[in-house]
Amino acid sequence: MSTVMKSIQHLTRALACATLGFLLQAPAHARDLVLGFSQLGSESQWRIANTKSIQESAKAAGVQLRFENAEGNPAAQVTAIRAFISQKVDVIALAPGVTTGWDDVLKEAREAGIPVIITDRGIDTHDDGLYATVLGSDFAEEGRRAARWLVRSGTAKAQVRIVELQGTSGSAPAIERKAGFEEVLRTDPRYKVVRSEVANFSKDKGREVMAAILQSEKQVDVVYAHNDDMALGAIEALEAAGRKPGKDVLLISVDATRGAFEAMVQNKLNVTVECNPLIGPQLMDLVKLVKAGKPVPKRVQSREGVFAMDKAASLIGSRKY
Ligand code: GYE
Repeated sequence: MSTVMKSIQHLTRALACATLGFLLQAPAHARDLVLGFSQLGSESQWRIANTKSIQESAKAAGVQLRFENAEGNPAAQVTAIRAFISQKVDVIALAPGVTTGWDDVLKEAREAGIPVIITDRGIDTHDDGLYATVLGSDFAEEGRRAARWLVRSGTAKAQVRIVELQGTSGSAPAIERKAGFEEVLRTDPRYKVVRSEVANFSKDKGREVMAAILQSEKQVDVVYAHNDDMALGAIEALEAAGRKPGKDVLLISVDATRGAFEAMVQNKLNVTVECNPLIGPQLMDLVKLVKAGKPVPKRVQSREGVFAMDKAASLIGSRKY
C-alpha cells in the first residue's frame, strides 16, 4: 500500500474513532442531570461551608451544577431562577434569603415542568405544590434548645437581662430562632430580652450592633446571637468595652462552626446549638429522586446537637465545618 493510502487509512480510522468517541460520549453527556442552584449569599461561615458542600457533592454525584450566588439580594435570586427556567435545567434548588416573594417565579417553574427543591431556609406560601420538598434544619427547635440551655444552666439572679442579635430580617432562621427562644423563656419570668436587634448574620455587624447596645445598656447578663458569626463579633465588642464574654456575660449562639468551637476553647462562648450546613449529599439524592418522578417526603431534616464550652476541646478536632 502506498504511503499516501496508508495515511488516508490512518486518518479515516482516527476520524472514525473520534466520531465513535463523540457518539458514545454525547448521549452520556446529554443524560447528565442539570441542577440550577440559587444561593442567597456569603454572609457567614455556615454559608461558606454550605456552598462548598453543594459544589463538592454535585461533582461527586455526577450532577451538572449551575450555581448562582445572589450575595444577599432576593431580587437577584428571582432573576437567577428565571434564567434557570429559560435554560431548561432539570431541577431547581433554592436557598431563599427571605420567606416571602417566591410564589410568582415558582409558578413559572411549575408551568415549565421544572421541579423545585427548597433548601436550608423555608418559604411562606399558601401553595405547597410549588415545591417538591424542603431540606433543612428546624430553626424554632434551635431557638428552644438555646433557651433550654440557658434556663437549665441556672442563675442566682432575680432578673437575667438578655440581648438578642437577630439574623437578617424576614429570613426563616431569624423569625423562627427568635420565636423558639421566646417560647421557652415565657416559662420563667426571670429571663427578659431587654434588646433585640438585627445584625444580618455577619460578624462585622454583630460587633457594630453590640458595641452600640453597650453604650446605653449597662447591665447585660446574656447575649443570644442567631448565629456564631454575630456572637464572635459581639465577643470582640464586649472585650473592647472591658467586659469578660463567657464569664460576666454568657454567650449563646447557633451553627456550631469551627470559629465557635475555638471561642469555646478560649472560654469566651458558652454554648452553640448545631445547625448543619453540610446538606449537599442529601440534596443530590433528592434531586435525583425528584427528577425520576419518585415520591419524596415534603420535609427532610438534618440531625443536630448542642455543644457547651466544657466539651469543646475534646470535640473540636472532629468538627467538619
Ligand atoms: O444559621 C447562618 C446563615 O440559613 C441556617 O444562615 C442558615 C443560617 C445560618 O447565615 O449562619
